[in-house]
Amino acid sequence: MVEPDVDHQRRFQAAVDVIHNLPKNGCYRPSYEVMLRFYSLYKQAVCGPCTSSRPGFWDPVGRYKWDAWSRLGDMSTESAMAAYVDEMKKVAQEVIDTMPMDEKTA
Ligand code: ST9
Repeated sequence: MVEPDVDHQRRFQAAVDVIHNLPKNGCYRPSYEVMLRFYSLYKQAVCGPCTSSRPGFWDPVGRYKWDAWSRLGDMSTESAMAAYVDEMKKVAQEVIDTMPMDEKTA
């Protein structure tokens, strides 16, 4: 039987691979909120809690990323991995639900 933590890791890696292999532009356009959610969970899972200092005024994107990551506090690696996978399932389902019928049945 597969250990639960190994299972988490496998699912997480599979989700990461999917995201890495998505085209930059496609029928689906993730919102900034969605991207930050994936980003923050990815960082938490891979690097652990955010301990770097907050980027300055001239790096607003860096600040948004830092804020999203640090908001996760001391969430465990395992929880972050599981939340990343759940988020991907949720978004994938939303994409399926909003897909035009002719594409869905093609
Ligand atoms: C389309 C096809 O329309 C149909 C859609 C099907 C939908 C399926 C549903 C799946 C969910 C989709 C959700 C997308 C959300 C996107 C999230 C993006 C964050 N996860 O190595 P670098 C960090 S598809 C999170 O330079 P790469 C990394 O730590 C149309 N974060 O960049 C670094 O942080 P820092 C839409 C990750 O390797 C920063 O990102 N297509 C991940 O060149 C940059 O890393 C898309 O949305 C990760 N897996 O690019 C494309 N890996 O700055 C989504 C690394 O702190 N993919 N990071 O060091 C991408 O944008 C890129 O592959 C990438 C990595 C940004 C994730």
